[in-house]
Amino acid sequence: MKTVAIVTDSTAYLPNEMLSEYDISMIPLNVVFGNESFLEEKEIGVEDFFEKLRNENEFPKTSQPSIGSFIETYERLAKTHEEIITITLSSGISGTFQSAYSAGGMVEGVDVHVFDSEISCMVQGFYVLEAARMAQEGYSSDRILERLNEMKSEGMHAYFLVNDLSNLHRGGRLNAAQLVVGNLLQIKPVLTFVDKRIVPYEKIRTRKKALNKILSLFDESAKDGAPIKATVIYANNKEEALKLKSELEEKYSNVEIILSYFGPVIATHLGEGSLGLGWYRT
Ligand code: MYR
Repeated sequence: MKTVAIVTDSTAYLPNEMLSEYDISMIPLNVVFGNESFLEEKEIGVEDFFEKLRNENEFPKTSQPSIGSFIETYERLAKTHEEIITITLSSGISGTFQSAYSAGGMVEGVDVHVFDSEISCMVQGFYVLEAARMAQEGYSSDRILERLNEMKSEGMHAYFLVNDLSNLHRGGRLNAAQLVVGNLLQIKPVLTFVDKRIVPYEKIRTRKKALNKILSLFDESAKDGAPIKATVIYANNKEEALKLKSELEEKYSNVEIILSYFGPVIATHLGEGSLGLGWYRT
């Protein structure tokens, strides 16, 4: 039987304990303040990032991992595995998928399959955890990829809101030709992913109404009692996220929720105070 290794990028923000428990290799993206570049989750954690953000004049930028960092990991894994599945954040918002894919063609002795999660953060993490569990149980790469595609086609949902759309706009990650730039600060749209890109799902003026909209979308999926795995994701607003998590847990006995966070790279684009809810029916 061929053994399958699982690789992902840092934007799944899987805790170190999960990475070791499931034997997942993680390749960090970069956050760049002026001339200084940091590997997120390795050289800069989320708390230091927010502190730096407050003290620096220049706004940070982000970049995908180098092809070399994927090659290095693939070569290491090739010594013990015959196949690798790499799961990346959406190719519509980052070149990470392309780096992972190009590296796969440059390494000998191991077959590399790259899966585009078309999303990011802990929602991407759901794919990674499922793939890693199946790899540990000895499933083939074909069967694992089939399951990942099934999860995608059955519906991987993610809605999120930000306090200030200008971060997403500045980084060029908001696909919103219909939003007039001057209006950006006045609205709090519910954001989601369509065709790998971030789009405003609905234009709403207050954060409260935007959150209620997300909760009603969640209710549509959860109200029939089918088992659901969900994640509440925050950016330096843990209290708000914990409150949302416990409200959902109280209301729905069929929902298992993981609390997660927007780390340095994603928080660069979303800004402090962002909140996300992601889920899928298992
Ligand atoms: C890069 O520089 O390659 C990374 C670019 C990352 C863009 C992030 C845009 C925000 C993504 C929000 C995901 C929310 C998922 C619930």
